[in-house]
Amino acid sequence: MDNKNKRDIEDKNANEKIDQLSKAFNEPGEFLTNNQGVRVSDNQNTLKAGERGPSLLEDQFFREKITHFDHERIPERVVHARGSAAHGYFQVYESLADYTKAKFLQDPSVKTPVFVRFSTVLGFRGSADTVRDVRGFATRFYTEEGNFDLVGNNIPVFFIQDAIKFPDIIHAGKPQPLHEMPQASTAHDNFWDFISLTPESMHMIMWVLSDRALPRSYSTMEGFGIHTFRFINEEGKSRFVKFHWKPINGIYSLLFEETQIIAGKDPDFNRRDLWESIEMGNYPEFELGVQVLEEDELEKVEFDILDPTKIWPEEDIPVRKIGKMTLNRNPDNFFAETEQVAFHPGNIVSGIDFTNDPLLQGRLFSYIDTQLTRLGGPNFHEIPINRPIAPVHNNQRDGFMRQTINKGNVNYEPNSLGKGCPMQALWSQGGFASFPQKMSGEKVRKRPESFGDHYSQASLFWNSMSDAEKRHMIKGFHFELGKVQYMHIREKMVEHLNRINHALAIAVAEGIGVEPPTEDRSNRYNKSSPALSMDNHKTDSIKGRKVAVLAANGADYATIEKLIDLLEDEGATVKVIANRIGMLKAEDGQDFEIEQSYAITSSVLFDAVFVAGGKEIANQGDAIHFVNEAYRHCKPIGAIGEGVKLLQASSIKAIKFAGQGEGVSSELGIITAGKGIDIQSFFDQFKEALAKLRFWEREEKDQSQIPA
Ligand code: HDE
Repeated sequence: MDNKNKRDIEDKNANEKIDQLSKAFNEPGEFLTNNQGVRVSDNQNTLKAGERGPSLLEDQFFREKITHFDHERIPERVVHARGSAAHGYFQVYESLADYTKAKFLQDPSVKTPVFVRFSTVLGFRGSADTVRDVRGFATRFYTEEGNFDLVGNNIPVFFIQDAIKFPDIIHAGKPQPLHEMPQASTAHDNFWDFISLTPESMHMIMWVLSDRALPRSYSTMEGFGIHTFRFINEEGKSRFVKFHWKPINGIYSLLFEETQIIAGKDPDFNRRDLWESIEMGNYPEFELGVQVLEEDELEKVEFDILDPTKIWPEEDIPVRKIGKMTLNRNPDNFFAETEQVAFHPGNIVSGIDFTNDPLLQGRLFSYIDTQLTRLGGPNFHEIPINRPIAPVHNNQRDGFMRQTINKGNVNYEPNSLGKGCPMQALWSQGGFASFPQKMSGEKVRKRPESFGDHYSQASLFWNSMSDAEKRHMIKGFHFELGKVQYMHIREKMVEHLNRINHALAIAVAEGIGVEPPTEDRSNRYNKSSPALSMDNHKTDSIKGRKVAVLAANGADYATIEKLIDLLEDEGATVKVIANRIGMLKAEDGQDFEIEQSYAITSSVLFDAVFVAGGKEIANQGDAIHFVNEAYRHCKPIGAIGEGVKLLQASSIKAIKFAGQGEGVSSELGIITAGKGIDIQSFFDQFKEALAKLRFWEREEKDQSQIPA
């Protein structure tokens, strides 16, 4: 079916829906009731003593409605307050019985339901999606043997090594307590004061200052379990494991400047993308990967496997892809599901176990504790989104908001009156048993020496970045540290950076008014790990890409339609934009519809621009700004015929545009053609550029983008 037909069918379906709704409106279906099921006859007026008299306390409908409203808000999460979620399923590729007895990792035909919540960390619940921050990537597997929550992030390491420091790092990063500024940003004194005094944060800081902290969409970022866990097989053999989520769609980020503009143009940018992708059937997909280490192979890893500020480089210990997760259903109700979901790293199933990572150990306490305040009592596991699909039988009873109506008279164990039920399960019956790790040691408050090198993996990260990624990090530091008021904090940070990489320290110092260091104080750790650069995780697909088509009266609509068909067939979306919403007249006289105007959109919301022309377009300031901005952000730009005139009127310099009868010209991701050329060849080149997505070479030409 071609796209035109598809669109016609969509229109028809939409019209039918509207018909149904208006019918339902005229023929009453459900009556409005109060919470006791009593039908309400007037939902517009309170009960009063006379039309102009005082309201009566007796009005049970009013009191019930307002009381409920008064208590609609629950405390937002103290961290990860801003989030969006989706349902889906997970399937393992082949049985992992050798490694783990976890049942959901045995049979490739089993689809395990999942619920995934993506989030930012520091911003309040209503903050913008695209801020520079770590992203939460929390997955619940509703397995036959109970819930397994992999509560991870999109960065594989963390700021601190010990859980006791968590309240401090979070206090430092959140808005300052004096005036509650800035919102959802670490660019302030308190954060950098804390970091400058916390060398163990340096590796994480490199990630947070990289483009990894600015994901283009939730479906194009990685996820990591961070801590080392254990896999235990049926025989009780334990191996160490790190979990990874690898997006099928590749890893892509936004530019910092784009994220800042998007935060105003569309604060729900990532949330909207997730929602719309699922509605359109462009389901986000991630492969679950594991790095597995035998107990006697610890020398393969340079650092302590219990240290959450270190990765296991993928080149040393490859990531084995063990299964795929597909997110294919949006939640029915944001509050009931996304807001009330209560993840907990302690939710694991038999066949998976913890290690002594001191950050993980602290988390195992925190997550249940926080729900008591956030969800109001100990029965939050009974909220539908938190209920396992595995049956629950135990002797826990009562408490606020208890839903389960336990039957029978026995609520203790051991018992004979209930025939001993519910019974404990043996390992062979699926019972969870902790790995019997040998323990010894003095009771101390100490960090092991093996946690002591805070700079080598920070250097590893820097060494692994492409030139463009390095440039972006330096600009990130200029912003973050440039906003710090205290010179001694900026200087201290430059000292740390000088231990990571001398050139980095100089480049950062030069942008923030700090004397650049003269002596290289790094330990010259020169390894790199190609897997760390996002440039090595691109795909050829254009699935999910968003293209803006700019048009004005007199545009060549036949070409626009062809382009839409071609791109939509491969999973991209196209929006036609002009200076006003409504109808325009095409070159051939037919009317065509404009869905978005410059007033409501912006180039930062798209991955590429195609200028379809129309005579007046080269005189429209908004259109000129649109392509200038797309050019600055290194995005593909295509233009044919009169569209080329808009590029000529813009500030895109040093590019040779194709003129009439000159075929297709392509330079730095700008693809142009005169009229009457081989349209297919134009489209092929535009599509290739759209897959490539960014032409960083443009930044190299733009002197303002290069650090001095
Ligand atoms: Fe969390 N974290 N965290 N965290 N975390 C919470 O639990 C905490 C840490 C992560 O979408 C809270 O239900 C401590 C690392 C995600 O609902 C809270 C420590 C990682 C989410 C909490 C950490 C995470 C949370 C707040 C240091 C990556 C959102 C609300 C020991 C591996 C889950 C809640 C969702 C949420 C505590 C560190 C990931 C307060 C004490 C490391 C993705 O319990």
